[in-house]
Amino acid sequence: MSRLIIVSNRVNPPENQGQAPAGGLAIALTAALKEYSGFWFGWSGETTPTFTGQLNERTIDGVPVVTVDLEESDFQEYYNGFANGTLWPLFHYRIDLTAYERSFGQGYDRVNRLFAETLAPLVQPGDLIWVHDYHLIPMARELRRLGVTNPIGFFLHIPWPAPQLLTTLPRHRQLVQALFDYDLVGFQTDEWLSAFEAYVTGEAGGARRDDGRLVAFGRTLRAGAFPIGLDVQEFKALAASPLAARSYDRIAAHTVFRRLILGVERLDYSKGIEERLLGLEQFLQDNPDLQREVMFLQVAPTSRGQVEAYQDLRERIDALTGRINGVYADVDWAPIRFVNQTYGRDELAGLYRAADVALVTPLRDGMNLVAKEFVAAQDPDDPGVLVLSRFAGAARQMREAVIVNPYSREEMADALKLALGMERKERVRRWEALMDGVSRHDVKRWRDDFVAALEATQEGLLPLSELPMRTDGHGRSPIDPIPQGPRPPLNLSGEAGLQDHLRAEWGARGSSFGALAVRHPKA
Ligand code: GDG
Repeated sequence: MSRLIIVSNRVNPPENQGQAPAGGLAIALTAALKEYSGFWFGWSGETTPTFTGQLNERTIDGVPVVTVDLEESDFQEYYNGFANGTLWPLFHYRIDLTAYERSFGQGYDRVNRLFAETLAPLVQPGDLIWVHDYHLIPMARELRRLGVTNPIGFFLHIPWPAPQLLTTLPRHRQLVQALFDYDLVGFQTDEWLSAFEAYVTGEAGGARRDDGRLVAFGRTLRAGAFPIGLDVQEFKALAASPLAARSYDRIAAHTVFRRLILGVERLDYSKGIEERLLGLEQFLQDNPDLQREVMFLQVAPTSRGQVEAYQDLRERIDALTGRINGVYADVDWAPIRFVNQTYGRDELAGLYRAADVALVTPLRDGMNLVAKEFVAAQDPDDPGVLVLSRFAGAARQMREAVIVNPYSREEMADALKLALGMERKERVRRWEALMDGVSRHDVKRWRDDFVAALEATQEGLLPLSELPMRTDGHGRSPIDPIPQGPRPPLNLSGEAGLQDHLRAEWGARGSSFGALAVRHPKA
């Protein structure tokens, strides 16, 4: 069997994450490495005065890990610069925040070259190489220059932008051309795949062949949609852990007689936290009788704090939270609790379980795992309601969520009201359908589909339909067909009776001292 080499900016096997327990992605990739006996390669997270190329080799939880340190200036231009100052905002449709400095692109190319030069001597014939995310788009080009002919796949965790946006990047053509040095390029959804194909056919003068391959720049490429998922068993176990029970109790004690609305994400402008606060403000304004019956908890650990746009965001969110709390808070209650801390995944699972409503409302998101984690953590008999942005990749699979446009504060307020007033039977119906999808499209399936498709690129010119991937019937995407039926309507009937719904459901959802004792996550 081939070895698998995973390449990502940060190397993250389970036992290398300090306080925070491993995520499902790390666990799934680690499991793949054990199966394939490969290794994980990337940046160590450390900087040195000059680049040495010195390999740090370790084995973590049975997985060989090889990392390399970066020079401080390289780190600035590559990581804070081109990756997170240029590509991240541009790929999330924020050209207003995109830095177009030429030096950033040069640093990005340089680091990709250094990574490739360090990795190439470790590659053996027959190895499969799987590169992850926007930090490393030119890796295959650099490896090919060094004579590596192995199958190389790339998976983009974030959206691919529409051509009209991508072309604002001076080096857009070079960037896309670099992807044609891969054998397989994977996107989270068919939407990002279509945007990529639109660039290839519209801007690069390429074509899509009948067998599904893309042809451009004198090369061919397979591209597909591989929606990422959770390690569902792992997440269910987390939700039933003692630490989850403790965080559940802590928050339940603070939401007695109230409904808990929850937001969880890295503090990032793509996640729509400001717009969510405005939606909440609208809800409080529209529903004076419900004001004191809700509490919104936003967990948002700092992320990329060295990038200016992230510092500005923090200031704006603090000001907005202060303004809303200033208007609505009372001596014993404030509508918003903003927590700028990182919690363990088990603690997060307890918070998810305790929440009546999760507001997962990014302005643009490749997939969004928080939406799936929230669903996996629920009590099947009494689940909370997922309010999900239509602009998250996850919305293409999770049709039974309350789908919302995060740019509209009125729509956000209406969705919140609908979610808070939803009867248990309807909550259970929606949750069952969501949980079924989350379980079927799990992280193992994502990984196995990608690796199988990468291996299959070496099997001659098989038509896509004969590859070991599921298609949408048009031979273009390995995901299950997205349900085309109408999504459940926003049923706002019974608005007047919302208060009654809330009261009727209190017993069930535990907003009373008596119910607290039984609101532990079930084992
Ligand atoms: C990128 C794409 C895509 C959050 N707060 C804490 C914490 N988290 C964890 C969540 C979740 C993860 O972070 C966030 O994953 P998302 O998928 O929601 O978003 P990104 O970080 O932007 O991830 C995204 C993903 O890649 C995978 O392909 O879905 O679209 O942008 O797992 O639980 N974890 C801990 N403490 C926290 O306070 N431990």
